[in-house]
Amino acid sequence: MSTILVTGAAGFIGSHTVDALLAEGHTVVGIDNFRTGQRANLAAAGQNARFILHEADVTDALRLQAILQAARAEAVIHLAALVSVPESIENPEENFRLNVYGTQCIADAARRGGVKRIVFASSAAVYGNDSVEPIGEDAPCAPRSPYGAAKLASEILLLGESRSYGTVVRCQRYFNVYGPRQDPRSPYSGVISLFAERCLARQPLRIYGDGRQTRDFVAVRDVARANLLAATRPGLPSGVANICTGRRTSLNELVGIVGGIAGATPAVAYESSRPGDIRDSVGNPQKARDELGLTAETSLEAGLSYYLTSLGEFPAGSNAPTA
Ligand code: UD2
Repeated sequence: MSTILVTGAAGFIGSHTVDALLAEGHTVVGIDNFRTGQRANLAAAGQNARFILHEADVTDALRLQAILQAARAEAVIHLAALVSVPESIENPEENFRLNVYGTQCIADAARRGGVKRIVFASSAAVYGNDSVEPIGEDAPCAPRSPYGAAKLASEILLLGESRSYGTVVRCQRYFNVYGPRQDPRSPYSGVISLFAERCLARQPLRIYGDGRQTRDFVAVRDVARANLLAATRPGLPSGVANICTGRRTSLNELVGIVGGIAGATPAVAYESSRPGDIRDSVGNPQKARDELGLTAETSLEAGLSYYLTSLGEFPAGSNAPTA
């Protein structure tokens, strides 16, 4: 069993990743600055003697180095980030500080701490708008937002580190991740968490644009598994891989699926599309299948049903497909 350090441990994807690592018997050292992470997400992990949590910012280079030196971790899973495309447009400096400088700090501290492998939370936002679908990893990268540009810059920094020092670097290009613990309280939240919350409150769902934009929605439990495999699978080469399902869903279709599970027909308000928004984003999952042995097997219906019933207010069952 390994010791693995997870940044952004209290976040949506981070906390599921921590839970998956602990369940497999690993020791986990978590870091979070609680800018958006929630202590409640780590309620279960906090009961586990193999989990240690540090409140720290990834841009605090000296503190990070001290934590990495003490941890003697085999791998780092770097998830701490500003996670929103629109927020990166409103606050590009903070996007740069957290999503580029933070990555450099992690690379430096990991090298000094003798870490052999870094798993990085990259994004489908690196591709931009012009790729042929399903998007493969060799598609041109042309990000349309500071967020996508920062994720691509971080990939380049880390893969350069790999070439210089031999660290294995796995850049995981997540598509649209959803599931329990995704925080719906910010206007920057993921569309599924916002739809779920508004549907619960019997408020109209907002669609930016015509609703025909498509996304590849991947369940957070499959993403946590992808992180675990990337950090622990023996013999992995450095590189990038999509973390996605290969299935395409338009927002208009999503409204119907959410409504079906909730037993409601939500009203929809159409508004103008958001700057930086990508039109279609569906990935090819083959490389992660080949290299990680990963199949993102949770169907959208099953994953949404699980998520919505976890929110506790939908009548579990009536219209809900079973997982
Ligand atoms: C997601 C990720 C981002 C990045 C990117 C990769 C989130 C929050 N963001 O950005 O981190 O990985 O994927 O491509 O997961 N929308 C509505 N109504 C709403 C909210 C959103 O119509 O109430 C639209 C939005 O304009 C977009 C789509 O839904 O067309 C998805 O939006 P999102 O914010 O969930 O995620 P995205 O694809 O911008």
